[in-house]
Amino acid sequence: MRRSSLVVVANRLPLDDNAAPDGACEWRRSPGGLTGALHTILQQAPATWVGWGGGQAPGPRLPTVGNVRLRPVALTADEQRGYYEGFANSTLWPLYHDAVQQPVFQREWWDTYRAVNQRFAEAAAEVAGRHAAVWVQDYHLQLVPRMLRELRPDLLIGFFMHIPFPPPELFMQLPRRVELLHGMLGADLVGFQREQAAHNLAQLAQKLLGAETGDHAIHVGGRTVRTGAFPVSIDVAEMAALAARPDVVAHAGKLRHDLGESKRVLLSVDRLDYTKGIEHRLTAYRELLRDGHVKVRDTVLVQVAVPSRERVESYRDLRDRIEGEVGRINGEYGRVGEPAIHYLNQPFDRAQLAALYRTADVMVVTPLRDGMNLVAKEFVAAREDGSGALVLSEFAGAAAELSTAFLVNPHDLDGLKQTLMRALEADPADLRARMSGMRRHLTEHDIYAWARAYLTALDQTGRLAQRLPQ
Ligand code: GDG
Repeated sequence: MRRSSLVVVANRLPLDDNAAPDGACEWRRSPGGLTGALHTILQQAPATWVGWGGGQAPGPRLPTVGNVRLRPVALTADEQRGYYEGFANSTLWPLYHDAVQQPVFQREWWDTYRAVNQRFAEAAAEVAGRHAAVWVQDYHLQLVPRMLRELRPDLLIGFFMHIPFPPPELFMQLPRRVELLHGMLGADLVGFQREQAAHNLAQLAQKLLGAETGDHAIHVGGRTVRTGAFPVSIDVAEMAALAARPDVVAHAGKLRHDLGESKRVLLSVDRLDYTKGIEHRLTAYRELLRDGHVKVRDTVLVQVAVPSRERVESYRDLRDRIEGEVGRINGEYGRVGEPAIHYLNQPFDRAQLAALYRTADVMVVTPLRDGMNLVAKEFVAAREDGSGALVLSEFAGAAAELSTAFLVNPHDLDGLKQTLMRALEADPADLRARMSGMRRHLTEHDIYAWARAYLTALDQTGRLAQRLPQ
């Protein structure tokens, strides 16, 4: 067996559920930021990706794709329930997002989470070459760094958390908080989207483990774990090129025609998730219609809500609530051939998304809490002519970087309504100035810059970062 010098371990292989049923596999991104982000990087450097391939069976042997070989990890239906739907997405996900939804604590989920993490660690240990670097991703696999270190002390181990990491007051609620902390601290470098998260980890390590902490360092068990903020980004050049492709431009023109040439178009694109603030946004929009600030004859909202985690009850409930509210708003304010909201609960391909980004006058990204939010960055990258407005929640990691967006607190309904109106009515010169600031920042801080920064910090010899394009 060939072993790799770089191994990525993530919950999912970067494949859609319906991809590769017969082993004929191609790179197809699942919706979601993580696979999108890493997809680009691994094409550049010979590596192995360890992840769940979807489905229950071990699956066919997946071929090497480009430079990346795939190492599937099998999960039974019970394991999917306990590890993925349960502990990861019903306990950790809501808790880490400010508990905007009540986290559920079920003891039996923990055992499954631990067993599945052990399986991922064993798979990584098997495919990693001597002194290889292993980069473990996200909240699903928080125990893997320590497990892997026990199996393979020779490895360089990185961990990156794509979602927020909460303040001690929230983390302390977790029944297995000490094990989770020890798990993460098995890494040599723990990376976050924002500085505050690294600070939260240090405070918790002091409080729960009696660790000594220094500047971006936690001393625990005779080792030093480094920490830091590495805000994730997108392939800016790729999105810009996609948005400029003639078929995408033509599709955007058709969308604009279908929506109404003279209409102002507001656009939101989210996984259908309670952290994304879709309900707050709909309430604000309903009130703007009610108060007569926007009218269906001159303004329309397009809400793409990509299906997500549909086996988790709270997601099904959310979908019912959102669809009820969209129906009510359209019923009350729509006219024949002129709905107030176009609601699309279906996946789109990248070219369709790029066409939507081109079509929007105002992109509305208002999560209640979000690690980063790549949609906001994609919108900016797609607007090569410098037009368009971005309304962005202060609670998205992206707000720290895209500071010339129309920043908003989505919990403040009046503030949200006012900000939407300001964006709709802004002077084009003001919009251009705001957009150019964001585009400048993104050009310098793209996905490659992110990977380079993280991998350079992980392996200070520079060996890993050299594998990325300059
Ligand atoms: C997590 C964190 C963090 C959307 N619809 C479709 C589709 N997408 C793509 C978007 C974008 C990605 O999915 C969504 O990324 P986000 O960052 O907005 O959100 P999460 O999925 O919650 O991602 C987040 C991210 O990880 C990365 O670290 O930013 O905070 O929660 O790229 O374009 N992709 C496809 N079909 C769709 O219909 N293929």
